[in-house]
Amino acid sequence: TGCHRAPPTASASPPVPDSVAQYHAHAVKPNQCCSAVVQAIAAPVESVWSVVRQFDNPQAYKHFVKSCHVIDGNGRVGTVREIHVVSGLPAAVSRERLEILDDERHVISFSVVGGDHRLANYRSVTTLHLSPDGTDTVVVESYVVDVPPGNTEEETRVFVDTIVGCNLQSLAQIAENMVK
Ligand code: A9S
Repeated sequence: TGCHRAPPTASASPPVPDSVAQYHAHAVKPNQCCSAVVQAIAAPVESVWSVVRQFDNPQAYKHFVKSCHVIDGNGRVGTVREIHVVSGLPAAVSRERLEILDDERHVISFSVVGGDHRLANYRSVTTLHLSPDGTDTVVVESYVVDVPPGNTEEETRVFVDTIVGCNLQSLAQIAENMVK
């Protein structure tokens, strides 16, 4: 098994290099769904990375995060954070474990380990690479998650793609403003 679904913008985006694609080849169990969102950002990889790598500060670009506290760990793999979500979303708290933090390859990954929301077994991987023409940072964020009881795979994908897409647009705005 594995997620071989093309990202929504695949036809318009340049191909993702194999060195990057390997991080997004999730094992997908029955009753899980997966997808990927791609965002080009007109800023250097290191600027984008400086925002994305802060596992203890997701509110730097994720607008739905009200606050974040590290509840276990020292910032390395295995560190667990607890995020509190702004009102209006179908959740208040999510506990998330850092799975990958690779400052050389620009890869970060976390998994959901608790909370009061419906995205059980959520795991995402975010990678950065330089666009082929060298002008942009390309962010690829893929995820796998259980389809919640009472929802379809498609509904789950639309919901999560929307959140991830909003996060990556916000990330683009912030990183592009750092350059100016
Ligand atoms: O935080 C992320 O990077 C991505 C997602 C999809 C987070 C989703 C979320 O935090 C809510 C926004 C609260 C929505 C979780 C874990 C569950 C939700 O229902």
